[in-house]
Parts: sequence; C-alpha cells; structure tokens
Amino acid sequence: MKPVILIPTYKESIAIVELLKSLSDLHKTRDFDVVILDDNSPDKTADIVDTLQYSWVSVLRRSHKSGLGAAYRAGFAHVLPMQRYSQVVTMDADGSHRVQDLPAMLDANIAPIAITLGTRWMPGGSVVNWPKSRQLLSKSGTRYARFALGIPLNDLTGGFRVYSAELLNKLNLADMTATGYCFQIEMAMASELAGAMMVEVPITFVERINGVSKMSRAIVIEALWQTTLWGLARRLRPNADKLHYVK
Ligand SMILES: Nc1nc2c(ncn2[C@@H]2O[C@H](COP(=O)(O)OP(=O)(O)OP(=O)(O)O)[C@@H](O)[C@H]2O)c(=O)[nH]1
Ligand SMILES: [Mg+2]
Repeated sequence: MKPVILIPTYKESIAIVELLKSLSDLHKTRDFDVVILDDNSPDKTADIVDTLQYSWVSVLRRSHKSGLGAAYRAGFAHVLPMQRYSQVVTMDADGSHRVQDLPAMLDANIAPIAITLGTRWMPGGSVVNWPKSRQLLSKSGTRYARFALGIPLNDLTGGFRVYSAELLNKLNLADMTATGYCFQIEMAMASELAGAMMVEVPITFVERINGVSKMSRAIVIEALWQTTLWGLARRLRPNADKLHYVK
C-alpha cells in the first residue's frame, strides 16, 4: 500500500513537466504513484506527460473540460477500486503546491479515517506573490464557509490535501456535484461528517509562474451559493446531511 497523487490538469503543459521533475526527486526516497486527470487539454498536456515515460505516472484522459470537482471524482473512482493505495493526495499542477511540503502532510495522515489539509492561513503557513485581492478572497471564502458550516478549519478552499483511502471509501462521492472551489469545501464538510481526524499542516502557497488561472467569477458565485445552501441544510436537517454524504 502506498499513496497516490491525483493532479488535475487543463492546459498545464509547461507547469506539469516542472512539477513531475520535482516529484521525481521525492520519488527517490518515497514510493508513490501519480495519476494526471486531464480534460483533453488542447495544448497536449496528456501527450507531453506520456512522453516523459515515468513508470509511476499515468494519465486519466477525459473527453472535455468539466471542472475540478468532476475531474477529482473521476480520479477517486479510478484509483479506489484498485485497492492498492493507502492515501490519496490532491495537488494542483501549476506549482502553487510545493513538493517539499508533501512529506509532512503524508506523515500527519496517520489515523485510518483522516484528512490532512495543507493550510495557508495558520502560523507557519504563507502565500508568495499573491496579490492582496486574491489573499482577501481566499481568506474571506474560508471565513464564510467556517461560519456557514461550523467547521473549525483555517483553509477550507485550499486544494492540497491528503485523504486516507478508508475515508474516501466511506463517502458517497458519486452523489457530490460541486465543480470549482466549493468541491474543496464539500469534501471538508463530508470528511467531518464521516468523523475523520482532521489535521492542518502549514504550507507555503506560491502563485503560478506558467500557464493561466482557470479561476472565474462563476466559480466564486458557485462557492458562495452552495456554501449558503449547505449551511442552511446543516441547520435544518443535520441527519439528512450526514446520510447524504456518508455510507
Ligand atoms: N482536469 C481539469 N483540471 C482543472 C480544471 N480547472 C482547473 N483545473 C486544474 O486544477 C488546478 C487548479 O486550477 P487553477 O487554474 O490553478 O486555479 P487556482 O489554483 O484555484 O487559481 P490560481 O490561484 O489563479 O492559479 C490546476 O492544476 C488546473 O490545471 C478542469 O476543468 N479540469
Ligand atoms: Mg492555481
């Protein structure tokens, strides 16, 4: 049993090469696999990954761009039935999530049912080269989700995480629908409902150097709207909420 790292990509042909190079250094001392979740990127991200011929990297090719949440759910459905992995890591392709922060996150994920969150907004955590406006958006997003959902964590929208396979196997992943950032919020909420041990590890988040952001106004609106609905549902029908997310 070893970890598997899922990396969603859409038009990340330059950044993914850099990231896999850094991961190959870590691979010399730790065993893990990587699965790239590519939505038919027109810049041939998937083909470029294949040409690198790392034996521990594979590509799950999807037909069209359908959002981060859908890509991750397809990734979970792909790796969990293999029963080969102890932990599933989620990580951006654009270099914002540093490979050097990963060992501490994996080592903190010790309980059978556990989630480790790479957290920017806690002592020891930081962001590099992010404009004040993005910092404000990220901090207020987490603050709002904390308030609406009552989850006492410091970075609910961040995407650098480690889930134990046992936790993911307890969740009704196929019933989840969130697309953008709110996929991360929904997964944190479902993990809490499943009784997961939740550990935050400080990370340094670095603004991407290559490629372009897929962040959009629609993604922010979806997160606000969904979080409000989930918050109301939690207050009005707490047990129904748990039944929806946990098997
Ligand atoms: N497969 C797939 N990957 C996606 C999709 N949207 C975003 N991604 C990937 O998800 C990761 C995060 O997306 P980014 O565009 O970096 O968004 P972000 O990190 O939230 O925002 P920035 O800070 O602006 O970079 C990157 O690896 C993207 O390539 C999508 O629709 N499909
Ligand atoms: Mg990014």
